[in-house]
Amino acid sequence: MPPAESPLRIELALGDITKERVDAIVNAANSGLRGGGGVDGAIHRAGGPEIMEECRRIGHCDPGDAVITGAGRLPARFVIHAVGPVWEGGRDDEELLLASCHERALELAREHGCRTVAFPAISTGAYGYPPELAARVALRATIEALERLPMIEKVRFVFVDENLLEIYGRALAHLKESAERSV
Ligand code: AR6
Repeated sequence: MPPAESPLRIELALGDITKERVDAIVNAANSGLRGGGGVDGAIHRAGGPEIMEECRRIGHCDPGDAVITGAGRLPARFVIHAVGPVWEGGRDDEELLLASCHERALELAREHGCRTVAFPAISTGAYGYPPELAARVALRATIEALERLPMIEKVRFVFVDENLLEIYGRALAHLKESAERSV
């Protein structure tokens, strides 16, 4: 399936984010930057031990924030480790934290001269964020951040799961319609 293009500089695609040839890929990390399962495990396995050495030196990242390291053996130049919220039923600022980890990841990308960035569906795996809600928050935060960061040319959201691709596709179409209505 070809990637879903969008005039908002956002693309959605199926695939393994560790294989993305972009300037920076974003990791769905934990606060301790200790590695783990899911996309975090895949990135450290494919990228090799250098990434974890840098994570150890950095030591910590609050939920809603992000830090940057090199990308070891990966085709990307950088890994941006973004910490999303654990879903607690929506009572614990999850929306704010999910939005802000996307914004911080894109700001870090800009500071390091990145023009292309790939995100996974942060918080939708082990952290349990309902994907329909996460899609809206992640995409809206990305669209808003890109308005302030014109040097970032393209953001790709990459999914291993076709169901997630569809959910994010619907959310993106909905956000585009609302944007078109408001101009
Ligand atoms: N490429 C793209 N997406 C992937 C890949 C991949 N190679 N592998 C998994 N996903 P998760 P979280 C998707 O659990 O919910 C870790 O242990 C997966 O289908 O990786 O933010 C960390 O260390 C899911 O939709 O991240 C943290 O402790 C999405 O990535 C914790 O999990 C995110 O799932 C973070 O949990």
